[in-house]
Amino acid sequence: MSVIQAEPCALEFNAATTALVIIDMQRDFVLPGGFGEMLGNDTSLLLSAVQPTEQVLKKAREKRMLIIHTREGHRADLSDCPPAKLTRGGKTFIGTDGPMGRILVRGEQGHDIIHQLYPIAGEPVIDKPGKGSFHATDLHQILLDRGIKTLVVCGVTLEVCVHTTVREANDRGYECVVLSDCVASYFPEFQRVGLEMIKAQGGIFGWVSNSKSFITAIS
Ligand code: C5J
Repeated sequence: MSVIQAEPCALEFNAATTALVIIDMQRDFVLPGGFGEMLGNDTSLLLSAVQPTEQVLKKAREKRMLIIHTREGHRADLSDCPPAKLTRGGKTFIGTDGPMGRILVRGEQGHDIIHQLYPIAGEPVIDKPGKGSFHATDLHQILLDRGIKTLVVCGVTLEVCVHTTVREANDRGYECVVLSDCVASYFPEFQRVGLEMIKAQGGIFGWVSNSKSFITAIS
């Protein structure tokens, strides 16, 4: 067993029953020219999470932990994109052409994961049409089959896909540890409050730690 220093309290975990979940580190969110920027966001704010997540990924690979990557996106015909999502805010960016191909469409350059965190053989990639990683995917089955109890969570954006996934996971009985320097938001205020919300009330959705504490715990 390992112990990770976290808030609101330290958490005991077993690397064999823990998965590293890296959420939506896709070009469409992290790089200029993608969905995130088209919505008016400054994508550079997300880059801070890349280097610490690389360190965590390296260590998790060394320790042969289960590593899961997720990607938000849709079928080319957009048949799995609800009209309410497609036209959200009166804008129709999803499926339109951008500098990295059609926005948030599977198989397009922008939909794929940034090279620094690219999955290797044996690491499941979950393609999800929604914000949560459990909705309309086989993630829960994959975790159950491997006897996973604890999730170490990285990715973007904190208040959208990371939060939705952590809430879904919490309701399915997983212990979730979010690494504060491995998640990012386009809004600094949401980053601060988003982390507070997870660990408030004795850890209402989970625990908050950081890359250094994870690496120390697992080393
Ligand atoms: C968003 C995500 N922000 N991956 N998606 O639309 O958080």
